[in-house]
Amino acid sequence: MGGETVQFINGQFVKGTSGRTFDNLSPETGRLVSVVHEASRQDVDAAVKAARAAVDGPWGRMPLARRCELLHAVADEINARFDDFLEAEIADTGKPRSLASHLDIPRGAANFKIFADVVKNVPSEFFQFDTPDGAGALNYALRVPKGVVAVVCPWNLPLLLMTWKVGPALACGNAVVVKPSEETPSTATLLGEVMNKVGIPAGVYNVVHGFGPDSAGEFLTSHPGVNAITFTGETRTGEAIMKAAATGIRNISLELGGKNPAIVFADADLDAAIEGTLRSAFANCGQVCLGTERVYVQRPLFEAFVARLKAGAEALKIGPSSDPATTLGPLISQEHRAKVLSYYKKAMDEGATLVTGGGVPDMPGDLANGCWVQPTIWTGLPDEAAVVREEVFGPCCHIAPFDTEEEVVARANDTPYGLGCALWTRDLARAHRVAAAVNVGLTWVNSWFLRDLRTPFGGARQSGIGREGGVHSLEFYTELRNVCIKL
Ligand code: NAD
Ligand code: 6OD
Repeated sequence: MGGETVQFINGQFVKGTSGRTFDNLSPETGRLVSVVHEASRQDVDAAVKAARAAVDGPWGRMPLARRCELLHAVADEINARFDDFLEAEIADTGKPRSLASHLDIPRGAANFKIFADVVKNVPSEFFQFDTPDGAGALNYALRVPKGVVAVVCPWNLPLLLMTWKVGPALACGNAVVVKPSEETPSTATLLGEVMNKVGIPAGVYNVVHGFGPDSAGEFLTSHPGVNAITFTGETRTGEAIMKAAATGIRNISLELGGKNPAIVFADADLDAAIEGTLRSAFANCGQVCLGTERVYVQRPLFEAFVARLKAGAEALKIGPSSDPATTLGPLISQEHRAKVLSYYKKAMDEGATLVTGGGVPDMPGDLANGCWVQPTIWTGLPDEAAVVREEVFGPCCHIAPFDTEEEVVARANDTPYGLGCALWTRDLARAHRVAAAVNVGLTWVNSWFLRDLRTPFGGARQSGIGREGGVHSLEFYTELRNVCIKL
């Protein structure tokens, strides 16, 4: 560790021209992971121009079947270098090895295969119609790439969320310029080596490093050569990016924050609801956009649920990624930890009953410098309390009792967000009814984060704009062009 992380522009690894660097620190120990070279405006411009040349040149002219073969090769090469990607992702995030090896890296590879297959198999539309002269006309729709796509990513599932956008963008024939999070620059950079190895033409995949305002994020999203912007991150950042996209009327896809409810009815399978809520509240140290931070439990089950979730949270093993027994890693940074701890304090100031956690665990040796927090559960707060309304993005949840279905649907919907929801019930009719009534983009019934990559993914209200996944990604990454032929 302690190496350098550089830009990947037009098939070359380059430091860039800003002369500025920043430190990528381990969330586990605070030690230096790498020195990252920050891209200048000129570097971003070079990346956008390289991407444009690739779309107008070898990538744009490449037959679809060959493009798809290459994307399968990208996935195979990620898998061949699984351990390199795993180490890089763990170094940047500190997440448990079991999580990164089961979720982040395999999904990072799968995102290339699934969209190559979708693009090959989705037909476009055709209409025949009559004309007054009786000869008729035919219409068919062509899908063409949007061009240069800017991909701006967060730090919580770095490779997974980046390839979730890069996979379909490339499958559709676009070229991309990726701006990974400043917290997690490594796997996006490593992917450049994979692109070169399998023969993806130079300029198709570019990576620039830096921050948001007055840095690579803003330089990229405001660049007039960018035809579409796909962003995952905080709602407030989404607003800034939407404004940048307005200049030049560029398309946007926004996957933003959430304050996701779980609703546990009294007829639920309690074991399954506990297992699912332990994952949805605490997996990835609570840093999952779909994570549960509000749990509503029907009154007859309330006491038992709270006691069981407390026991489950206390059984989580906080520790370093190197320990196979670890189930809870650190938060991403000291800055994010300060934010999460400020919510822990706010909950108590607002009168919460602390069920478990609420502080910082004692960690030995070097780990004492890491970004650790305890998994935390509260009860007893009103629906207006800050930790019940605002996204914390940490390993915590508030549990509240409810009485009726109508009441809980209203409380679940009482938020500006609308990303995900988990329902726990054995009553199928109720599951269908409540799933239709909850105003979110994604509802899971008796499960959580069970992903079929062909399905629409995205949020309602302030949780986002647009859907990605399966054919829905084609809607964003291609332009539909109608051709009308008079016979
Ligand atoms: P963030 O918005 O702070 O940063 C995301 C990216 O945007 C980073 O690369 C950052 O450098 C860049 N950026 C920041 N300001 C910018 C600007 N003005 N112009 C251009 N780029 C800019 O988000 P984060 O802290 O990295 O991620 C956590 C957030 O992401 C949470 O709110 C979480 O809910 C959300 N998220 C949503 C989804 C989803 O699918 N809906 C998935 C994962 C994370
Ligand atoms: O599974 C996915 O495709 C996806 N986009 C997950 C997002 C998780 C948010 O943290």
